Amino acid sequence: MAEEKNIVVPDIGDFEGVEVIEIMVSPGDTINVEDPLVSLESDKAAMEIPSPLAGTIREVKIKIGDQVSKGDLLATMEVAAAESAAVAHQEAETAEPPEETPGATEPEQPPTPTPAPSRKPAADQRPPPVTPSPIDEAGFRKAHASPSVRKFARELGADLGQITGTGKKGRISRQDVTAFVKRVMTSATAGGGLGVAPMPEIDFSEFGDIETQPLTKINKLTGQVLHRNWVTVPHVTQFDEADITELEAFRRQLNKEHKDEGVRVTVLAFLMKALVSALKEYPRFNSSLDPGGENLVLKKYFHIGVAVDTPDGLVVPVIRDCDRKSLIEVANELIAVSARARAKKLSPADLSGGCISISSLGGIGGTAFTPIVNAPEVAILGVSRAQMRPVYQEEDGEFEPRLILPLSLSYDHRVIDGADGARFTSFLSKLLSDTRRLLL
Ligand code: CAO
Repeated sequence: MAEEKNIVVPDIGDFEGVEVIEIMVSPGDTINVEDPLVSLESDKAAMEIPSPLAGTIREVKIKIGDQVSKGDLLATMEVAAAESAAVAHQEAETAEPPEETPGATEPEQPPTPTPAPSRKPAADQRPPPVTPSPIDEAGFRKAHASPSVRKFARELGADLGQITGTGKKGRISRQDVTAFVKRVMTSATAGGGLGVAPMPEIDFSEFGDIETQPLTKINKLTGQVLHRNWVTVPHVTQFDEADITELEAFRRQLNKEHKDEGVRVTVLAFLMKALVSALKEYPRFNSSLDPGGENLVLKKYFHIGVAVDTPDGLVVPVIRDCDRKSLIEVANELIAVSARARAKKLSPADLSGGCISISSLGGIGGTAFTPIVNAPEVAILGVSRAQMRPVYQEEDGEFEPRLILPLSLSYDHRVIDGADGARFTSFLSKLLSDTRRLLL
Protein backbone atom coordinates (compact mmCIF):
# COMPACT_ATOMS: atom_id res chain seq x y z
CA MET A 1 0.00 0.00 0.00
CA ALA A 2 1.26 3.51 -0.80
CA GLU A 3 1.58 6.23 1.79
CA GLU A 4 1.99 9.99 1.36
CA LYS A 5 5.09 11.48 2.95
CA ASN A 6 6.19 15.07 3.36
CA ILE A 7 9.70 15.92 2.27
CA VAL A 8 11.08 18.86 4.22
CA VAL A 9 14.27 20.88 4.21
CA PRO A 10 16.77 18.94 6.36
CA ASP A 11 19.25 20.47 8.77
CA ILE A 12 21.27 22.82 6.60
CA GLY A 13 23.41 24.29 9.34
CA ASP A 14 23.03 27.88 10.34
CA PHE A 15 21.36 28.93 7.14
CA GLU A 16 17.92 30.60 7.23
CA GLY A 17 15.83 31.79 4.31
CA VAL A 18 17.94 30.17 1.59
CA GLU A 19 16.84 30.74 -1.99
CA VAL A 20 15.54 27.89 -4.18
CA ILE A 21 17.46 28.19 -7.46
CA GLU A 22 16.64 24.92 -9.17
CA ILE A 23 13.90 22.33 -8.85
CA MET A 24 14.92 18.99 -10.34
CA VAL A 25 11.63 17.12 -9.92
CA SER A 26 8.05 17.47 -11.06
CA PRO A 27 4.81 15.74 -10.05
CA GLY A 28 4.74 12.17 -11.32
CA ASP A 29 8.56 11.74 -11.34
CA THR A 30 9.79 8.47 -9.90
CA ILE A 31 12.61 9.17 -7.52
CA ASN A 32 15.24 7.01 -5.83
CA VAL A 33 16.81 7.64 -2.44
CA GLU A 34 19.54 10.28 -2.84
CA ASP A 35 18.22 11.63 -6.15
CA PRO A 36 18.58 15.42 -6.09
CA LEU A 37 15.32 17.26 -5.45
CA VAL A 38 16.18 20.95 -5.30
CA SER A 39 19.20 23.26 -5.25
CA LEU A 40 19.45 26.01 -2.68
CA GLU A 41 21.88 28.89 -2.76
CA SER A 42 22.72 31.39 -0.06
CA ASP A 43 25.23 34.18 -0.49
CA LYS A 44 27.85 31.91 1.10
CA ALA A 45 27.14 28.41 -0.24
CA ALA A 46 25.18 26.31 -2.64
CA MET A 47 23.71 22.95 -1.76
CA GLU A 48 21.54 20.27 -3.17
CA ILE A 49 18.81 18.51 -1.22
CA PRO A 50 18.71 14.80 -1.98
CA SER A 51 15.59 12.69 -1.54
CA PRO A 52 15.40 10.74 1.72
CA LEU A 53 12.98 8.23 0.15
CA ALA A 54 12.22 6.39 -3.02
CA GLY A 55 8.77 6.98 -4.50
CA THR A 56 6.70 9.16 -6.79
CA ILE A 57 6.51 12.92 -6.40
CA ARG A 58 2.89 13.92 -5.83
CA GLU A 59 3.19 17.68 -5.39
CA VAL A 60 6.03 20.19 -5.41
CA LYS A 61 5.40 22.75 -2.69
CA ILE A 62 8.00 25.35 -3.54
CA LYS A 63 8.94 27.41 -6.58
CA ILE A 64 12.14 28.96 -7.84
CA GLY A 65 12.99 32.09 -5.86
CA ASP A 66 11.29 30.93 -2.63
CA GLN A 67 13.27 31.35 0.60
CA VAL A 68 13.34 28.19 2.69
CA SER A 69 14.73 27.10 6.06
CA LYS A 70 15.08 23.82 7.95
CA GLY A 71 11.73 21.98 8.24
CA ASP A 72 9.98 23.81 5.39
CA LEU A 73 7.89 21.56 3.19
CA LEU A 74 9.46 20.91 -0.23
CA ALA A 75 7.23 18.24 -1.72
CA THR A 76 4.91 15.40 -0.99
CA MET A 77 5.78 11.94 -2.15
CA GLU A 78 3.94 8.68 -2.54
CA VAL A 79 6.03 5.85 -1.12
CA ALA A 80 5.43 2.14 -0.76
CA ALA A 81 4.49 1.34 2.87
CA ALA A 82 7.30 -1.22 3.19
CA GLU A 83 9.87 1.32 2.00
CA SER A 84 8.50 3.92 4.38
CA ALA A 85 8.63 1.48 7.29
CA ALA A 86 12.15 0.38 6.41
CA VAL A 87 13.38 3.97 6.35
CA ALA A 88 11.56 4.75 9.58
CA HIS A 89 13.20 1.71 11.18
CA GLN A 90 16.63 2.69 9.90
CA GLU A 91 16.15 6.23 11.18
CA ALA A 92 15.08 4.95 14.57
CA GLU A 93 18.41 3.18 14.81
CA THR A 94 20.60 5.94 13.46
CA ALA A 95 19.01 9.27 14.28
CA GLU A 96 16.71 11.17 16.54
CA PRO A 97 13.05 10.76 15.66
CA PRO A 98 11.96 13.72 13.51
CA GLU A 99 9.77 16.38 15.01
CA GLU A 100 6.10 16.06 14.20
CA THR A 101 4.43 18.86 12.31
CA PRO A 102 0.83 19.32 13.50
CA GLY A 103 -1.75 18.44 10.88
CA ALA A 104 0.76 16.91 8.48
CA THR A 105 1.99 13.43 7.82
CA GLU A 106 5.36 12.56 9.25
CA PRO A 107 8.15 14.61 7.62
CA GLU A 108 11.11 12.72 6.18
CA GLN A 109 14.74 13.73 6.75
CA PRO A 110 17.55 12.71 4.43
CA PRO A 111 19.23 9.46 5.49
CA THR A 112 22.59 9.60 7.24
CA PRO A 113 25.21 9.91 4.53
CA THR A 114 26.99 6.65 3.90
CA PRO A 115 30.00 6.37 1.61
CA ALA A 116 28.85 5.13 -1.77
CA PRO A 117 30.99 2.64 -3.69
CA SER A 118 33.64 4.66 -5.48
CA ARG A 119 32.79 5.35 -9.14
CA LYS A 120 36.30 6.64 -9.72
CA PRO A 121 37.94 4.78 -12.60
CA ALA A 122 40.77 2.45 -11.58
CA ALA A 123 44.16 4.13 -11.97
CA ASP A 124 45.23 1.80 -14.77
CA GLN A 125 41.96 2.12 -16.64
CA ARG A 126 41.82 5.11 -18.98
CA PRO A 127 38.27 6.39 -19.43
CA PRO A 128 37.06 5.69 -22.95
CA PRO A 129 37.11 8.55 -25.46
CA VAL A 130 33.90 10.52 -25.51
CA THR A 131 32.10 12.10 -28.41
CA PRO A 132 30.67 15.62 -28.09
CA SER A 133 26.86 15.46 -28.04
CA PRO A 134 24.05 17.81 -27.13
CA ILE A 135 23.03 18.00 -23.46
CA ASP A 136 20.37 15.49 -22.45
CA GLU A 137 18.27 17.63 -20.09
CA ALA A 138 16.77 14.73 -18.11
CA GLY A 139 20.22 13.22 -17.45
CA PHE A 140 21.67 16.66 -16.67
CA ARG A 141 18.90 17.33 -14.11
CA LYS A 142 19.40 14.01 -12.36
CA ALA A 143 23.20 14.29 -12.14
CA HIS A 144 24.64 14.77 -8.66
CA ALA A 145 26.41 18.14 -8.71
CA SER A 146 26.28 21.46 -6.93
CA PRO A 147 24.62 24.47 -8.59
CA SER A 148 27.98 26.13 -9.24
CA VAL A 149 29.26 22.97 -10.96
CA ARG A 150 26.00 22.81 -12.95
CA LYS A 151 26.50 26.41 -14.02
CA PHE A 152 30.12 25.68 -14.97
CA ALA A 153 29.06 22.60 -16.99
CA ARG A 154 26.37 24.62 -18.79
CA GLU A 155 28.90 27.30 -19.69
CA LEU A 156 31.13 24.65 -21.30
CA GLY A 157 28.24 22.74 -22.88
CA ALA A 158 29.22 19.61 -20.93
CA ASP A 159 26.46 17.07 -20.30
CA LEU A 160 26.55 16.23 -16.58
CA GLY A 161 24.60 13.05 -17.32
CA GLN A 162 27.67 11.70 -19.14
CA ILE A 163 30.12 12.53 -16.37
CA THR A 164 31.14 10.10 -13.65
CA GLY A 165 31.54 11.99 -10.40
CA THR A 166 34.56 11.19 -8.27
CA GLY A 167 33.24 12.88 -5.13
CA LYS A 168 31.28 11.41 -2.23
CA LYS A 169 28.32 9.37 -3.47
CA GLY A 170 29.44 10.02 -7.04
CA ARG A 171 29.09 13.79 -6.71
CA ILE A 172 30.47 15.58 -9.77
CA SER A 173 33.12 18.17 -9.01
CA ARG A 174 34.41 21.05 -11.11
CA GLN A 175 37.53 18.96 -11.81
CA ASP A 176 35.36 16.11 -13.12
CA VAL A 177 33.75 18.53 -15.58
CA THR A 178 37.15 19.87 -16.67
CA ALA A 179 38.52 16.33 -17.13
CA PHE A 180 35.46 15.37 -19.18
CA VAL A 181 35.78 18.40 -21.48
CA LYS A 182 39.49 17.70 -21.91
CA ARG A 183 38.72 14.10 -22.88
CA VAL A 184 36.12 15.22 -25.43
CA MET A 185 38.59 17.67 -26.95
CA THR A 186 41.38 15.08 -27.11
CA SER A 187 39.08 12.51 -28.73
CA ALA A 188 37.83 15.08 -31.22
CA THR A 189 41.30 16.09 -32.37
CA ALA A 190 43.38 12.94 -32.04
CA GLY A 191 40.69 10.38 -32.72
CA GLY A 192 38.66 12.48 -35.16
CA GLY A 193 35.70 12.68 -32.75
CA LEU A 194 34.73 9.16 -33.77
CA GLY A 195 35.20 7.52 -30.40
CA VAL A 196 38.28 5.73 -31.71
CA ALA A 197 41.57 5.42 -29.86
CA PRO A 198 43.86 8.40 -30.50
CA MET A 199 46.84 7.89 -32.80
CA PRO A 200 49.94 7.13 -30.72
CA GLU A 201 52.65 9.78 -30.75
CA ILE A 202 55.81 8.09 -31.96
CA ASP A 203 59.31 9.50 -32.09
CA PHE A 204 60.38 7.96 -35.41
CA SER A 205 63.97 9.18 -34.94
CA GLU A 206 64.35 6.37 -32.39
CA PHE A 207 64.31 3.95 -35.31
CA GLY A 208 66.53 5.78 -37.82
CA ASP A 209 67.22 9.08 -39.61
CA ILE A 210 64.18 11.19 -40.46
CA GLU A 211 63.36 14.52 -42.10
CA THR A 212 60.23 16.53 -41.22
CA GLN A 213 58.55 18.48 -44.02
CA PRO A 214 55.68 20.89 -43.36
CA LEU A 215 52.43 20.15 -45.20
CA THR A 216 51.40 22.74 -47.77
CA LYS A 217 48.22 24.74 -47.26
CA ILE A 218 46.60 22.73 -50.07
CA ASN A 219 47.70 19.45 -48.45
CA LYS A 220 46.06 20.49 -45.18
CA LEU A 221 42.82 21.74 -46.70
CA THR A 222 42.49 18.76 -49.03
CA GLY A 223 43.29 16.41 -46.16
CA GLN A 224 40.48 17.86 -44.05
CA VAL A 225 37.94 17.60 -46.86
CA LEU A 226 39.00 14.07 -47.84
CA HIS A 227 38.87 12.95 -44.21
CA ARG A 228 35.39 14.44 -43.74
CA ASN A 229 34.13 12.79 -46.93
CA TRP A 230 35.75 9.45 -46.11
CA VAL A 231 34.11 9.20 -42.70
CA THR A 232 30.73 10.75 -43.50
CA VAL A 233 29.91 9.26 -46.91
CA PRO A 234 29.19 5.52 -47.08
CA HIS A 235 31.30 4.62 -50.12
CA VAL A 236 30.94 1.80 -52.61
CA THR A 237 33.29 1.49 -55.57
CA GLN A 238 32.06 -0.17 -58.75
CA PHE A 239 34.78 -1.39 -61.12
CA ASP A 240 34.23 -1.73 -64.85
CA GLU A 241 36.07 -1.62 -68.16
CA ALA A 242 35.52 0.03 -71.52
CA ASP A 243 36.93 -1.07 -74.85
CA ILE A 244 38.34 2.19 -76.22
CA THR A 245 40.18 0.76 -79.23
CA GLU A 246 38.07 2.74 -81.70
CA LEU A 247 37.91 5.81 -79.48
CA GLU A 248 41.72 5.86 -79.31
CA ALA A 249 42.03 5.60 -83.11
CA PHE A 250 39.53 8.44 -83.47
CA ARG A 251 41.39 10.51 -80.85
CA ARG A 252 44.71 10.13 -82.63
CA GLN A 253 43.10 11.05 -85.94
CA LEU A 254 41.48 14.11 -84.38
CA ASN A 255 44.75 15.29 -82.83
CA LYS A 256 46.52 14.83 -86.17
CA GLU A 257 43.87 16.86 -87.97
CA HIS A 258 43.97 19.70 -85.46
CA LYS A 259 47.72 19.61 -84.88
CA ASP A 260 48.34 23.05 -86.40
CA GLU A 261 45.77 24.65 -84.12
CA GLY A 262 47.62 23.23 -81.08
CA VAL A 263 44.65 21.04 -80.14
CA ARG A 264 45.38 18.06 -77.88
CA VAL A 265 42.44 15.85 -77.02
CA THR A 266 43.09 13.27 -74.32
CA VAL A 267 40.91 10.32 -73.24
CA LEU A 268 39.73 12.51 -70.40
CA ALA A 269 37.85 14.89 -72.71
CA PHE A 270 35.91 11.93 -74.15
CA LEU A 271 35.18 10.73 -70.63
CA MET A 272 33.77 14.11 -69.68
CA LYS A 273 31.41 14.12 -72.66
CA ALA A 274 30.42 10.52 -71.90
CA LEU A 275 29.75 11.48 -68.27
CA VAL A 276 27.32 14.19 -69.37
CA SER A 277 25.28 11.58 -71.29
CA ALA A 278 25.40 9.18 -68.32
CA LEU A 279 24.24 11.94 -65.93
CA LYS A 280 21.32 12.69 -68.24
CA GLU A 281 20.39 9.01 -68.29
CA TYR A 282 20.83 8.57 -64.49
CA PRO A 283 19.91 11.94 -62.91
CA ARG A 284 20.47 10.75 -59.31
CA PHE A 285 24.20 10.82 -60.08
CA ASN A 286 23.80 14.57 -60.70
CA SER A 287 22.42 15.37 -57.26
CA SER A 288 23.34 16.27 -53.69
CA LEU A 289 21.74 15.42 -50.38
CA ASP A 290 20.52 18.54 -48.59
CA PRO A 291 22.30 19.12 -45.26
CA GLY A 292 19.32 17.81 -43.27
CA GLY A 293 19.40 14.56 -45.23
CA GLU A 294 15.68 14.93 -46.03
CA ASN A 295 15.81 15.85 -49.72
CA LEU A 296 17.78 15.15 -52.83
CA VAL A 297 18.68 18.23 -54.86
CA LEU A 298 18.73 17.28 -58.54
CA LYS A 299 20.83 19.53 -60.76
CA LYS A 300 19.89 20.52 -64.28
CA TYR A 301 23.37 21.72 -65.19
CA PHE A 302 26.46 19.67 -66.05
CA HIS A 303 29.62 21.00 -64.39
CA ILE A 304 32.40 18.43 -64.06
CA GLY A 305 35.27 18.60 -61.57
CA VAL A 306 38.66 17.23 -62.59
CA ALA A 307 41.29 16.22 -60.02
CA VAL A 308 44.58 17.88 -60.97
CA ASP A 309 47.90 16.84 -59.51
CA THR A 310 50.00 19.95 -58.75
CA PRO A 311 53.39 20.28 -57.03
CA ASP A 312 51.57 21.68 -53.97
CA GLY A 313 48.93 18.96 -53.85
CA LEU A 314 45.60 17.91 -55.26
CA VAL A 315 43.01 20.44 -56.48
CA VAL A 316 39.68 19.88 -58.23
CA PRO A 317 38.79 22.72 -60.65
CA VAL A 318 35.38 22.57 -62.29
CA ILE A 319 34.65 22.80 -66.01
CA ARG A 320 31.20 24.29 -66.44
CA ASP A 321 28.39 23.43 -68.84
CA CYS A 322 30.13 20.45 -70.42
CA ASP A 323 26.82 19.61 -72.11
CA ARG A 324 26.98 22.82 -74.14
CA LYS A 325 30.63 22.54 -75.15
CA SER A 326 32.12 20.50 -77.99
CA LEU A 327 34.70 17.79 -77.38
CA ILE A 328 37.45 20.14 -78.56
CA GLU A 329 36.21 22.99 -76.36
CA VAL A 330 36.20 20.67 -73.34
CA ALA A 331 39.72 19.43 -74.22
CA ASN A 332 41.01 23.01 -74.56
CA GLU A 333 39.42 24.08 -71.30
CA LEU A 334 40.92 21.06 -69.54
CA ILE A 335 44.41 22.07 -70.68
CA ALA A 336 43.82 25.70 -69.64
CA VAL A 337 42.39 24.90 -66.21
CA SER A 338 45.09 22.34 -65.33
CA ALA A 339 47.75 24.90 -66.34
CA ARG A 340 46.07 27.49 -64.07
CA ALA A 341 45.93 24.92 -61.26
CA ARG A 342 49.64 24.15 -61.54
CA ALA A 343 50.44 27.89 -61.64
CA LYS A 344 48.30 28.42 -58.48
CA LYS A 345 46.02 30.75 -60.43
CA LEU A 346 42.65 29.14 -59.75
CA SER A 347 39.88 31.41 -58.48
CA PRO A 348 37.26 30.28 -55.92
CA ALA A 349 34.75 30.14 -58.83
CA ASP A 350 37.03 27.62 -60.61
CA LEU A 351 36.72 25.33 -57.61
CA SER A 352 32.99 25.42 -56.95
CA GLY A 353 29.74 24.15 -58.41
CA GLY A 354 30.80 20.65 -59.52
CA CYS A 355 28.17 17.95 -60.17
CA ILE A 356 30.50 14.93 -60.35
CA SER A 357 34.29 14.60 -60.43
CA ILE A 358 36.80 12.61 -62.46
CA SER A 359 40.09 11.48 -61.04
CA SER A 360 42.27 10.30 -63.91
CA LEU A 361 45.50 8.49 -63.15
CA GLY A 362 45.57 7.10 -66.68
CA GLY A 363 48.54 9.23 -67.70
CA ILE A 364 50.50 7.69 -64.80
CA GLY A 365 49.52 4.02 -64.48
CA GLY A 366 47.69 1.59 -62.21
CA THR A 367 44.88 -0.85 -62.86
CA ALA A 368 42.12 0.33 -60.49
CA PHE A 369 41.67 2.43 -57.34
CA THR A 370 38.95 3.64 -54.97
CA PRO A 371 38.54 7.42 -55.31
CA ILE A 372 36.88 9.37 -52.48
CA VAL A 373 33.57 11.06 -53.34
CA ASN A 374 33.98 14.84 -53.52
CA ALA A 375 30.93 15.58 -51.30
CA PRO A 376 28.37 17.11 -51.57
CA GLU A 377 28.66 15.46 -54.99
CA VAL A 378 27.48 11.86 -54.84
CA ALA A 379 29.88 10.14 -57.24
CA ILE A 380 33.39 10.28 -58.60
CA LEU A 381 34.80 8.43 -61.58
CA GLY A 382 38.32 7.05 -61.23
CA VAL A 383 40.19 6.23 -64.44
CA SER A 384 43.30 4.08 -64.66
CA ARG A 385 45.69 3.42 -67.53
CA ALA A 386 44.27 1.79 -70.65
CA GLN A 387 46.03 -1.43 -71.62
CA MET A 388 46.13 -3.50 -74.78
CA ARG A 389 44.67 -6.92 -73.94
CA PRO A 390 43.58 -10.01 -75.90
CA VAL A 391 39.78 -9.99 -75.85
CA TYR A 392 37.68 -12.95 -77.04
CA GLN A 393 35.40 -12.01 -79.96
CA GLU A 394 32.28 -14.14 -79.94
CA GLU A 395 31.36 -13.45 -83.59
CA ASP A 396 34.53 -14.99 -85.07
CA GLY A 397 35.62 -17.07 -82.06
CA GLU A 398 39.05 -15.41 -81.89
CA PHE A 399 41.06 -13.24 -79.54
CA GLU A 400 41.76 -9.71 -80.74
CA PRO A 401 44.07 -7.09 -79.25
CA ARG A 402 41.81 -4.40 -77.75
CA LEU A 403 42.59 -1.28 -75.74
CA ILE A 404 40.78 -1.64 -72.40
CA LEU A 405 40.19 1.31 -70.10
CA PRO A 406 39.65 0.51 -66.36
CA LEU A 407 36.92 2.54 -64.62
CA SER A 408 36.43 2.83 -60.84
CA LEU A 409 33.23 4.61 -59.86
CA SER A 410 32.83 5.46 -56.16
CA TYR A 411 29.40 6.61 -55.07
CA ASP A 412 27.44 7.63 -51.99
CA HIS A 413 25.39 4.58 -51.12
CA ARG A 414 22.79 6.73 -49.33
CA VAL A 415 21.81 8.14 -52.70
CA ILE A 416 22.77 5.47 -55.20
CA ASP A 417 21.90 1.78 -55.09
CA GLY A 418 24.41 -0.87 -56.14
CA ALA A 419 22.30 -1.81 -59.17
CA ASP A 420 22.31 1.79 -60.42
CA GLY A 421 26.05 1.99 -59.82
CA ALA A 422 26.55 -1.01 -62.12
CA ARG A 423 24.05 0.36 -64.67
CA PHE A 424 25.87 3.69 -64.73
CA THR A 425 29.31 2.17 -65.45
CA SER A 426 27.83 -0.26 -68.03
CA PHE A 427 26.22 2.70 -69.77
CA LEU A 428 29.52 4.61 -69.73
CA SER A 429 31.38 1.57 -70.98
CA LYS A 430 28.99 1.14 -73.94
CA LEU A 431 29.27 4.83 -74.84
CA LEU A 432 33.07 4.78 -74.76
CA SER A 433 33.24 1.56 -76.73
CA ASP A 434 31.17 3.00 -79.55
CA THR A 435 32.24 6.50 -80.51
CA ARG A 436 29.16 6.91 -82.74
CA ARG A 437 26.95 6.71 -79.64
CA LEU A 438 29.17 9.20 -77.86
CA LEU A 439 28.62 11.75 -80.58
CA LEU A 440 24.84 11.40 -80.42
N1 CAO B 1 45.03 5.46 -70.42
C1 CAO B 1 46.07 5.58 -71.25
N2 CAO B 1 46.65 6.77 -71.52
C2 CAO B 1 46.14 7.84 -70.92
C3 CAO B 1 45.07 7.79 -70.07
C4 CAO B 1 44.48 6.53 -69.83
N3 CAO B 1 43.44 6.37 -69.03
N4 CAO B 1 44.79 9.02 -69.61
C5 CAO B 1 45.68 9.82 -70.17
N5 CAO B 1 46.49 9.12 -70.98
C6 CAO B 1 47.54 9.64 -71.79
C7 CAO B 1 47.07 10.88 -72.45
O1 CAO B 1 46.28 10.60 -73.58
C8 CAO B 1 48.36 11.54 -72.77
O2 CAO B 1 48.92 10.88 -73.88
P1 CAO B 1 49.22 11.65 -75.27
O3 CAO B 1 50.35 12.52 -74.93
O4 CAO B 1 49.51 10.56 -76.22
O5 CAO B 1 48.01 12.42 -75.64
C9 CAO B 1 49.21 11.20 -71.57
O6 CAO B 1 48.60 10.06 -70.97
C10 CAO B 1 49.29 12.27 -70.52
O7 CAO B 1 48.00 12.77 -70.24
P2 CAO B 1 47.77 13.96 -69.22
O8 CAO B 1 47.79 13.45 -67.86
O9 CAO B 1 48.72 15.06 -69.54
O10 CAO B 1 46.34 14.53 -69.62
P3 CAO B 1 44.92 14.06 -69.14
O11 CAO B 1 43.96 14.89 -69.88
O12 CAO B 1 44.74 12.60 -69.24
O13 CAO B 1 44.88 14.45 -67.60
C11 CAO B 1 45.00 15.84 -65.68
C12 CAO B 1 44.90 15.80 -67.20
C13 CAO B 1 45.07 17.27 -65.26
C14 CAO B 1 43.81 15.17 -65.05
C15 CAO B 1 46.27 15.05 -65.26
O14 CAO B 1 47.39 15.69 -65.78
C16 CAO B 1 46.41 14.87 -63.78
O15 CAO B 1 46.76 15.78 -63.04
N6 CAO B 1 46.15 13.66 -63.29
C17 CAO B 1 46.30 13.30 -61.90
C18 CAO B 1 44.98 13.35 -61.19
C19 CAO B 1 45.13 12.86 -59.78
O16 CAO B 1 46.10 13.14 -59.09
N7 CAO B 1 44.16 12.09 -59.33
C20 CAO B 1 44.22 11.47 -58.06
C21 CAO B 1 43.36 12.20 -57.14
S1 CAO B 1 43.07 11.29 -55.68
O17 CAO B 1 41.62 10.68 -55.97
